[in-house]
Amino acid sequence: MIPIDDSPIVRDGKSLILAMDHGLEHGPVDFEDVPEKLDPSTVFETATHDAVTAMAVQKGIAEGYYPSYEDDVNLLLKLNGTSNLWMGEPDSAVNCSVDYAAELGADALGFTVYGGSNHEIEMVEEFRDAQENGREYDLPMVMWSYPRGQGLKNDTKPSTISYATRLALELGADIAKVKYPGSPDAMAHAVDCAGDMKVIMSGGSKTSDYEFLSQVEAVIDAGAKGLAVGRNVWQREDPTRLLDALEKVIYEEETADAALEA
Ligand code: FBP
Repeated sequence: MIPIDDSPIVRDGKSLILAMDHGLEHGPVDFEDVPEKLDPSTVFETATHDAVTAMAVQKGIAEGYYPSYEDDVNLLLKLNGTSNLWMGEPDSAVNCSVDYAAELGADALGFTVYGGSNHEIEMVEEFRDAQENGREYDLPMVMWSYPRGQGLKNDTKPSTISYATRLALELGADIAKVKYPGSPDAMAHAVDCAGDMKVIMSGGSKTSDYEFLSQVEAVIDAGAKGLAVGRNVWQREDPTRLLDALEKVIYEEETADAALEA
């Protein structure tokens, strides 16, 4: 773990990472209700909001669109990814090198590890190469720590998520992005298992403003250091309104009620 509080992807010790790698991970289906968001520039525009500390994208999106936003948005380059077309045991192809991510202007790196998958051994070896190479550029490493695979029936149960944060700490991540383990207590335990490493929550599919903000409030109370969120922001008609509220809940530690009242 490197000290990352001075990194541009951290604001007051916390992060709000806007993720937009869904076109690869899920396919265009995530854009069906918001076809205008198929244009990545629209989501980069959203990422210029002060609450957003980085935007997470794959290499092709960074190459094509980041140059227009490099003054206003911090780039988190996701180094691996898998499409929903892949039907095998969970795995994620490394599609960008650390050297190339640095050349594209990355402020941080992202890497998925599916602990528990039959491909865990190779994924961890690939993570090692990326993590150690990233250190040469002082680039923080955010691990999408998503235990899943044929042996794991429930990938969000508390013991799985606390294993996910611990695994990320021990493998050298600087931030672990994990799914919500179902309760604030379980999140608090997952945070404890991570030692000094920051834990952030993964957004998930779109819910109501109040439901989502309440969950964010609960995980911040539980010691999480923010959020990496995609659909719950950019699938909304007015992402700015939600980001205004998230800014209050994450950085000012206001309640969801208070943030929505403003
Ligand atoms: P969401 O907030 O939309 O869930 O995005 C977070 C994220 O981790 C994305 O980076 C990624 O595309 C997606 O979720 C992967 O989720 P899953 O593997 O569970 O489908």
